[in-house]
Amino acid sequence: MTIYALSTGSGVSGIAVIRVSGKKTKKVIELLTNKELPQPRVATLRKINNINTSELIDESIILWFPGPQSYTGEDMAEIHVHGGKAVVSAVHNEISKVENCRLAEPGEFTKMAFQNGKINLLKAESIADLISAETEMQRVQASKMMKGRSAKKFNELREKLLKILSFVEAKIDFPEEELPEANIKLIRKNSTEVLNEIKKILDDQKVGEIIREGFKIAIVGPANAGKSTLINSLSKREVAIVSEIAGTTRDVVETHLNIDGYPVIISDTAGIRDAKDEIEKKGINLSLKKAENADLKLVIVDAKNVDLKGFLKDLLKNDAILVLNKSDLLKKELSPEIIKLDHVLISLKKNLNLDKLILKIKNNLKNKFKLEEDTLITRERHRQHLISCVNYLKNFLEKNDKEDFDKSAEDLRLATRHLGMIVGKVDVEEILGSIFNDFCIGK
Ligand SMILES: Nc1nc2c(ncn2[C@@H]2O[C@H](COP(=O)(O)OP(=O)(O)O)[C@@H](O)[C@H]2O)c(=O)[nH]1
Ligand SMILES: [Mg+2]
Repeated sequence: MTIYALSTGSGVSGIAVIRVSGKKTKKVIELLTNKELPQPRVATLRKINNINTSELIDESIILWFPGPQSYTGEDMAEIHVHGGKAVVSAVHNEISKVENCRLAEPGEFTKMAFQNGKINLLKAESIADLISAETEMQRVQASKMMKGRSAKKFNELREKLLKILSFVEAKIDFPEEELPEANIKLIRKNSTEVLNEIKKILDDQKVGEIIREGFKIAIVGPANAGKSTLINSLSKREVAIVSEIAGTTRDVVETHLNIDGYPVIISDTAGIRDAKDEIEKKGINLSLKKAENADLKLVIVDAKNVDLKGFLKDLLKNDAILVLNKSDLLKKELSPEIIKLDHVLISLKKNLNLDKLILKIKNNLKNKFKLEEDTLITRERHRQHLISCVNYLKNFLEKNDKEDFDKSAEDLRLATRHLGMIVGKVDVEEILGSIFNDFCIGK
């Protein structure tokens, strides 16, 4: 099948780029332009015509990339037309007339690139991340990933396991032959080293995922403390309804912010109180869940009525900033127990000390992101495979104490496989290759 799609954003623009990939690409260009193919990789001006009537549709620049030197590895072309909706749909319509051509599915060009061995799975993911990056941090992370540091590391670890797997497989295949002492040592050494390295990689406070998905801040506290006012003030727009009627916010309201390049998802939640109303109760449960999953909680209370018992005490235990609001209404000093606690005293109404609060949030973000240099994991998918790998390696090492390879080999195979799945490599041939390289079977 040959696929085609608009590769630039939808909507009106100066120029729109339509990509075509597959066997029929050549035919598509010839039919649309009624001319010979342009030189490979040379931008060439060509008129695009209606295939049947030869009526002019638009003037375009065409780039022709014969496979395999193309993004997808197949024959490919880029057609640069003027970015009007009618132009794009007319060109799409003409391409659809060519047999075996259809509109591409989401991500299909990149999927092709992966299937044709042009890129690995991590690179495919990083391309998607780069496209959807909204902040500088996200862009930097995606481009680091694109350079292949993680892929290199995971491949290195996997090769270490493949090496010892080949010894183990050989022992199973030729049980009468003794494994050299050096090989037995290497089996233990490599598996232990890989296990420890992965454990270290996993101990990253999930920074990579947080950067990709956004740092989650939950605003929580009793009804009427000013939670909705705070989200509006931080996002500088009206995202939540502010009212003196307690219990106004029921659903969780979320908004994305860019704080110094850090992607932040901030959510306003229902005020926590002993509610009678069913819907409000549901909202309160959602609040508590949000708080639990947040990377940082802003626990906001009315300064003249601070009661930090019960749920508030729990919320403040970790990853939390205590915000005392409505300082404009405060008649007397804060009590000594409150002053002792780390807090920010603000008035959202009078816009007092909001900068202090923002600074505290920023410091918290910076502490959390300190480790960013070393992170190799950017998705839950990677984490899950690494965890599986660790578990299988642990099993392998335990069973292997008795050098009972028949029982432990499968654990080692699965550990290797999970590492391979991160990068998108699962190939039996490779294990065989490794065996033949290291063993002189025909002796
Ligand atoms: N005096 C005073 N009132 C405030 C302040 N911040 C919010 N309010 C008011 O407190 C009420 C409750 O605010 P809201 O943001 O809806 O509270 P929520 O229930 O926690 O979301 C509203 O009438 C706000 O205008 C403040 O700093 N000072
Ligand atoms: Mg509210």
